[in-house]
Amino acid sequence: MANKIVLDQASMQRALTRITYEILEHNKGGQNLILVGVKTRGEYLAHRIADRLEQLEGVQIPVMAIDISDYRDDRLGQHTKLGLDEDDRVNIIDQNIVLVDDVLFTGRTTRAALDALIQIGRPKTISLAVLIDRGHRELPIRADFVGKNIPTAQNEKIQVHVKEIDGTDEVEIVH
Ligand code: 3GP
Ligand code: 5GP
Ligand code: MG
Repeated sequence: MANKIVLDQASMQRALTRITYEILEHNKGGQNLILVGVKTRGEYLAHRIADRLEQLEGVQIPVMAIDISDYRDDRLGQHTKLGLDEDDRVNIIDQNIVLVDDVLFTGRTTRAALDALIQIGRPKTISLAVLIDRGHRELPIRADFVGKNIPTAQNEKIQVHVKEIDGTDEVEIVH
């Protein structure tokens, strides 16, 4: 089992900066924008993007976190809690939402996140930002903003490390 670094700290941070510029361009400077990070690591990445938006445009964008574990299509009918934290929930109606996740794989997590979001209101738009797209989609879902496309074999794993939890910013592929 060899690990190969596919994004080092500098490249990961550059990728997040580029995604931030693309979000700004796509959302006309960040009007009515809300970032929704998919727990766990997507939440930290969403905060990173929000920090950059503030540095670049001087705007404070709300960040929410979503836990989609109860919304997966392999666990249907078992919603025991709403996916969004009560405390940081803001009104999403008519807002432009950017979902943020670390890795996009089959697309089922994204589908679940869309379900959880739409259950609490009707945003104007929802787009998707991911640090890594590793392929193998099982649903018609694609990301609007991608840090890096890393074609993987089914049995390979991508390890995303973020400073806040793992002490480093780095992405590895585990063979
Ligand atoms: P994250 O919650 O920080 O994103 O999906 C739950 C966790 O398991 C994820 O952490 C992710 O890092 C890790 N993980 C690693 N490989 C896989 C995989 O192939 N599928 C899923 N669903 N999770 C994986
Ligand atoms: P999907 O639902 O698209 O299959 O997978 C997306 C979710 O599963 C993401 O939230 C991501 O954390 C996790 N995931 C899937 N594959 C991987 C992987 O190879 N590495 C990591 N780190 N997470 C993965
Ligand atoms: Mg994730």
